[in-house]
Amino acid sequence: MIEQLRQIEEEALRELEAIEEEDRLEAFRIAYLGKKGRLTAALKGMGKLSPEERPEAGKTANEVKSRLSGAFEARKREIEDRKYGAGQDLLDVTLPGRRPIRGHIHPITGVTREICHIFERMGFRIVKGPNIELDYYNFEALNIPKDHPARDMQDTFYVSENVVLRTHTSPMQVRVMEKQPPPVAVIAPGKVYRRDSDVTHTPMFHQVEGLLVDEGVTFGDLKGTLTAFAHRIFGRDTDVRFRPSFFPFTEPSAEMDIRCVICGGSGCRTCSQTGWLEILGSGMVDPEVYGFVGYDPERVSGFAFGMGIERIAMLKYGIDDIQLFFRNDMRFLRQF
Ligand code: 2U9
Repeated sequence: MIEQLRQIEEEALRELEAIEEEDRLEAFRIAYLGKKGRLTAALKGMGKLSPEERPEAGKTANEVKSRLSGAFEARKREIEDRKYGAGQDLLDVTLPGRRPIRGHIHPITGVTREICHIFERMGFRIVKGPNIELDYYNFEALNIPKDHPARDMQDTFYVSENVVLRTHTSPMQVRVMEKQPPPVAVIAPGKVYRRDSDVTHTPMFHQVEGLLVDEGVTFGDLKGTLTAFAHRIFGRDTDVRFRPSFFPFTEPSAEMDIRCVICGGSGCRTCSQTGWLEILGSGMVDPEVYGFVGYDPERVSGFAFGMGIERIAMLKYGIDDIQLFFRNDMRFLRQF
């Protein structure tokens, strides 16, 4: 038995020495070390040996197997090194590359740009400013006095007594008027913050606000400008209507609705069976506001408006959950 094992080893080593190609290596492994190979076959014959012979034969068998495996691995390495270059990791340059995960314009960014672009083409200029604002610009100069419900702790994040996270982008328009005389036509996009968090409200959301002040600006200019805007963003066939409303910084004030984009006006859950959807608030700038920025309310007039971008994006794309904008799930974001 031992003699037979030694003979197998000798033959195997000689054969291995002569192998130069990878595919012949595999044939060698099957022939000697495989389940049906010669070594395994020899080991099966152990059962026929006497108990005295068995330990020695077993030991030799294990040694032969281990030497042959070692020689096989070493030869394999030699052949591979010769083919691919020693010490090199195997690299298949013909494999397709891994696609990098690409970013995507967020729908809120996309809709903000679209809205700004529409107003830019009408002659409005984009202005941006601080998210952390003085109470004066966020409230006082907009005709929202200290005891007004809109500045309740419920609605506003206070940084300190006189500093807040802006609750709207209107402070920017005040800053612009402070700096330059009329005429003014600006659009202020950006993040705003309110102490409000439930299924339909997020503590931070996005707004676009606009302001136009000049001599002889009328409510007709407001209606014409905002109707043109609605037609550009929701389509030329979109019906609009204006409803009286109230804001501390505009008088008179109006909210603009569009015909429900879901049901076409017949009434559904989205429009609460009214057939209309509110898309923005607006009004003629309250003369009180001009007093804070040194404009003469006898000489100039103007209109202002504000809209929530999340709301516009939800109506435009038929999204029913505001939280989706803030989860950053690529499966959602990729669709826009
Ligand atoms: C100045 C004077 C007046 C901006 C305006 C609205 C009406 C309005 C809301 C829409 C949905 C805020 O995002 S929202 O919750 N905005 O309804 N905003 S008029 O009026 C101004 C702005 C600046 C100096």
